[in-house]
Amino acid sequence: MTDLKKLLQKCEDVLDKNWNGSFTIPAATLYPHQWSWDAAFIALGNSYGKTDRAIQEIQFLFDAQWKNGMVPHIVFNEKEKTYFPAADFYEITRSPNAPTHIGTSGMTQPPVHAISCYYIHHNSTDKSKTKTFLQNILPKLVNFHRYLLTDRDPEESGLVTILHPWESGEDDSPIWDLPLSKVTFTESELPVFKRLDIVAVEGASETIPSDEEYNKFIYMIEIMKKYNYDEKIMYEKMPFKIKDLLFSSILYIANKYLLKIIDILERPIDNLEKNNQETKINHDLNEEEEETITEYSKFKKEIMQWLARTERNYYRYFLPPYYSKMGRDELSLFLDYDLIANDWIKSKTVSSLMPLSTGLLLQDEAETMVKWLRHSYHCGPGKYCHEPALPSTGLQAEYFSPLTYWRGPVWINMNWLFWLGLLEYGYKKEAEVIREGIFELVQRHGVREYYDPFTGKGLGGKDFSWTAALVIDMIQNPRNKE
Ligand code: 2M8
Repeated sequence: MTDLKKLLQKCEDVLDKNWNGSFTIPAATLYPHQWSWDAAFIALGNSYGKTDRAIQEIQFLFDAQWKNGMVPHIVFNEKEKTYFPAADFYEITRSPNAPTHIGTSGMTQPPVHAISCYYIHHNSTDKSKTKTFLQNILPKLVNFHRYLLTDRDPEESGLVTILHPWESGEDDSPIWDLPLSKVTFTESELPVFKRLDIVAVEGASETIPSDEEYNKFIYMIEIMKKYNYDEKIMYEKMPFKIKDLLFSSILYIANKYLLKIIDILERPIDNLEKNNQETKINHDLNEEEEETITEYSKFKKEIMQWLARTERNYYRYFLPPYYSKMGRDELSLFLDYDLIANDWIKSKTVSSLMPLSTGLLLQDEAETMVKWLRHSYHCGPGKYCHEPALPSTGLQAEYFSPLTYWRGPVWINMNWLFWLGLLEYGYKKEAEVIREGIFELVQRHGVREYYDPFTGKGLGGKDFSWTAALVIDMIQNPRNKE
């Protein structure tokens, strides 16, 4: 049995240790800057009792938002020198959209932030403070989502196109193998650079991407630079263009959270605020308030259109028609769609299970996904996984590698998303199995970046922030009470 009090303390200590006064680093040495979706997970973890810090985390990130709405995947701390590629490598001043006060990368990451912002308010004891925070952050969140649903979705499908594997968050997943195999370049097109991740993982080269893959990641940044990060040109010319299943699923969920945020902002008064704002009730709206209300209704209308687009196209893009019934055979799964090859990418990875958390599935499809939990392709009977948690790829796939980053190990954020999906569809028992599995892993093997599914061995970054944050969320777990 997990000692939840001890585990909670351990995770809170990690977040404290990784807080640098402005933001929380994902892990010392390996990731010394601010990462976008990490920041969202971290803010969620801090939303229990550390409201100010959670707000600061999100604000610091969105202060670096580009003029076109893009939230960069890394915001750099220029004092830190242990990470490559650093701010100077990205040369973002090539773009008129880039911020000038701080260095960032030139690409984005999944938009988990609206979910965290909602919970910052939900979990806070100072509702008037967090309501002001929501008022300020809402237009920025909407701008970010709008960027994703215009520049990154000229097809108006309601689904997001990524232009680099690092945008997916699942950087080294086998999903990208086939599309990456078609990305070619000559030696002279690759700049001279030194990998620093190998130093940070203390020589454990089996855990990180191969040089061949890594060179492609760097080459693709070179092309983005060549096009001065112009979204139109990049959309036309990048050699890697994928409608990303996980990214689009998260955006759909986050759009629903935007509506929840607007709902909070439109409500004249919360019960908890009542005491100190009694006087505000029943007064006539002034001009500014009228304008805000009109702005909220415009946002609402736009977000509803986005949701409807995703609902219309989700199955069309992500469930291949020849697998008309999900789960009919091993590969009748939701899959990422390669816009260059015009084909689905047939890899068995944890991404295929993520639609559960969108609520878009029919109950019998959800049932099929839940069966995967008990299937030996994942950690079910016959596979003797250390804990019943989802690995990042099917265990019998040829690319499965228990130690390599996104190619087999258990990641806590993927399990957290699946856990949310299980709760959404009423699978409380199964959700609890995953939750307990995660607690056991973290308690026994440390707060690590990822874990070997068979031995539970902790891998990658040590004292890893999003693992800590999501364990805190799963312990505090307000969702069962909603
Ligand atoms: C990993 O990605 C970075 C590049 O962005 C890296 O490998 O250097 C991924 O796991 C990504 O999802 C994560 O946000 C980042 C920091 O934790 O590390």
